[in-house]
Amino acid sequence: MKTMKLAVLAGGVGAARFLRGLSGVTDPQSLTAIVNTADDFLHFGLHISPDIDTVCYTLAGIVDEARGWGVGGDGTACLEMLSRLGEETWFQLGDRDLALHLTRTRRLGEGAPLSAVTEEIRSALGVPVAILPVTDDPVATEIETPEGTLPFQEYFVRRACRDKVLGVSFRGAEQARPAPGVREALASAAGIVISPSNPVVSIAPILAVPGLLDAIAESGAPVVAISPIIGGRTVKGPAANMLRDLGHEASALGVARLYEKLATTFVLDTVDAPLAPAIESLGMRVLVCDTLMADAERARRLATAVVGLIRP
Ligand code: FO1
Repeated sequence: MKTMKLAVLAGGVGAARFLRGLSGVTDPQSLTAIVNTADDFLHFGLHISPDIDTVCYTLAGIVDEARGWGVGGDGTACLEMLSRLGEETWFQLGDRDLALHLTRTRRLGEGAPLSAVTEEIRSALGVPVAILPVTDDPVATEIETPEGTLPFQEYFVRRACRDKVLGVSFRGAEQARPAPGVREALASAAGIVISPSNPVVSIAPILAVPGLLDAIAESGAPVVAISPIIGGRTVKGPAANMLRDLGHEASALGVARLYEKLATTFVLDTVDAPLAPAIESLGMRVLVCDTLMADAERARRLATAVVGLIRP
């Protein structure tokens, strides 16, 4: 086991699987996940933090492996009753998952910041990796579409990402401050990893929190970005379509261009090897390897390759 502090910028499913791989090949206590909170929303009065929960459930070993989010084997009794009551059930909240949202909402209502509540949940679920929301302040992704501006989960879940994306903004980001521990985790990291998450709606809102980009630059640590696009497609979610809609190339090269000023090394899949020279010419070191985390062993192999890039 290597004990080398790593800070990982994380969105949802791809980040969670990568972190699980990483915690299998390095000391989990040396890892800090800095997680996107701009997908958070209020639903039935409950504060839902999908990316934090996906990371937490995955590292706790209780995630629904097929969906990548929610609790495996969770019940649907509450949803069924909501449906009978004529309530909306487009956002699938399992019974056990609901317990977490009840707890988080109660603690936030008592005045606890999201970072403190996340720490309580992490500890209760026995997750050995530090999980930090990027900010305790409210930030909300809004998607501009031909139908108007949609809150993120309306676009993503309710409307199944079918709208053309004209623009993306992060309401509240300008006023947000990094949560306690975020700057420290970046300053003390031997390496910073940008997970294979959607660059537009998972990583961009993390970087939009004032102070984050400076903290990364000041850390002097190598910054390794992993492409979430393989062969022009996303493993999960709408990243490829979003990139295209917003005028970017839906490829590892398109993602590399977005991280050009930030990343020192870019990791792309073997199927995208022909793009390596173009990415190198952006001024980044390039690693070509298998990035598809189809199972735990392949996630561990990707994590080992990334750790190998950071170790001096
Ligand atoms: N994603 C879906 O596609 N449909 C759902 O009904 C859904 C419910 C859900 C409940 C709790 C949770 O933590 C996540 C959930 N997700 C669902 C995933 C989530 O909305 C997205 O994957 C992220 O916001 C994008 O990273």
